Amino acid sequence: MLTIDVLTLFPEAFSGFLGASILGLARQRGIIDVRLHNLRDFSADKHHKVDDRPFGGGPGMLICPEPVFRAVEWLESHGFQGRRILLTPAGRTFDQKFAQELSGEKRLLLLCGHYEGFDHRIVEGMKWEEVSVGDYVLSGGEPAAMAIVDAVTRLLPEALGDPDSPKDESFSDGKLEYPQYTRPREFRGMSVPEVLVGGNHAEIRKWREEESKRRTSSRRKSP
Ligand code: 6GU
Repeated sequence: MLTIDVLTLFPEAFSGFLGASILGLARQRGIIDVRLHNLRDFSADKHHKVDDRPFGGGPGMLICPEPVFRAVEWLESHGFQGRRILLTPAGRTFDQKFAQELSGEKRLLLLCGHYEGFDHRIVEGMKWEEVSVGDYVLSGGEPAAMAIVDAVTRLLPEALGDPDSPKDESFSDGKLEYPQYTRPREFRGMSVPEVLVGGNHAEIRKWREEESKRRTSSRRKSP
């Protein structure tokens, strides 16, 4: 069982996502437990304020240190021990290898920011791994947290119906997945490549490897 604590200003944003498909099933089966915590509940301010304007000026609002420190201290006093991940576009890029690493953990904490970012003392004053899900800017860390929860959960044994399926797909060997086809064999003038219906498994494997290589070199920077 992997337990993921999520600190967010918008816990309601996760509900549809957590109930659907593989994730919904993984939760029902007790493979993961996702615990949502509203950062606002940890504000010491009487108006439950969690953000304020940046010193020195500039646009937007920053998450204040107090509610984050209080939330983490509360979690720790209730037994949390594990990796702490702060979601920020300035972080290290999340990838399949990192997902694999996280799928071996027992507990994770994901901190979602909003507004223009975090007061830097959150990063200075407690240990975080700063993680991004790609080079573009989201208005909050929630979609990034969902991407991480999804990518990690589907790697857990028994989360997918077929235990082989996470092995033979994009990125599991650093290559993009080959094109796939299902029925019908002929659709609006487009047919399934002959090799895939010929039953020669060595040929099929070779075709797929070549298609993977072709896609990877045309769509990704070479390492
Ligand atoms: Cl983790 N947060 C935000 N706000 N934007 C992002 C991101 C994270 N990763 C990519 N863009």
